[in-house]
Amino acid sequence: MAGAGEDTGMDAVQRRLMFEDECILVDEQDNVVGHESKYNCHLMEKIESENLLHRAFSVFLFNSKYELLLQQRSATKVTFPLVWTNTCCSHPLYRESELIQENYLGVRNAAQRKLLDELGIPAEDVPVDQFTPLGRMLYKAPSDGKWGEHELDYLLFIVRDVKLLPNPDEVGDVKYVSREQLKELISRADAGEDGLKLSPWFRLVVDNFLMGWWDHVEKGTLNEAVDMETIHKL
Ligand code: DMA
Ligand code: MN
Repeated sequence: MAGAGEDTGMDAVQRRLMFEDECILVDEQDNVVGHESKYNCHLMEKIESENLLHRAFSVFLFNSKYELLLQQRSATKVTFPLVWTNTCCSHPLYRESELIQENYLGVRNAAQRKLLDELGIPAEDVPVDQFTPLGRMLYKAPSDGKWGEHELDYLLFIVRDVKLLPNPDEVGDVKYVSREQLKELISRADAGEDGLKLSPWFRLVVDNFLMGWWDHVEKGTLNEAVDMETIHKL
């Protein structure tokens, strides 16, 4: 673990979660191989030297107009502060309720927990059986040199109108976007406009899957897009 003086700039709330949250370590086939603090799982040096890979999820929530809810991460996030990304991301934790493999219930439970924690969405607005797990992707992305991600990420879609009360410790801003608005946001980010940045994992989903899956959202045929066999190495 890092020496006591090293993280003095870290926000107190985020620092607490770095040590309290115990992430699930997996191999590249998504078999559980152990557990490790969120802190260690996101230290680039540890990721490289011990080849640490942890399980994660990314929620894409659409309203009944089929607009996608985006969030801007708060300025106090340790990894990827202030970047715009999909609705909600986090990690299923190494605890019984979030390790359940059957029907991906562990990941669904974690998604419901974090939608409440980050965005104030009541659990009854996002019943666990309403998430459609569409696929899994494996990626590595440095944040600022010291911190980064190396995740096996479950991509969960849900179409629901929900109540929102963003938690400022986690979220800087939120907005629903149509496809056209998202495309415009992407060109602005590509042009480096106003320091506008998108998260690397959101970008991977946009570039590889999102528009096709959005068609299925609109047609009500999401089940046809499910592929939980492949682990996409991106
Ligand atoms: C981690 O998200 C998961 C992905 C897919 C990047 P996060 O950094 O927002 O996690 P947490 O909310 O637990 O800090
Ligand atoms: Mn992570």
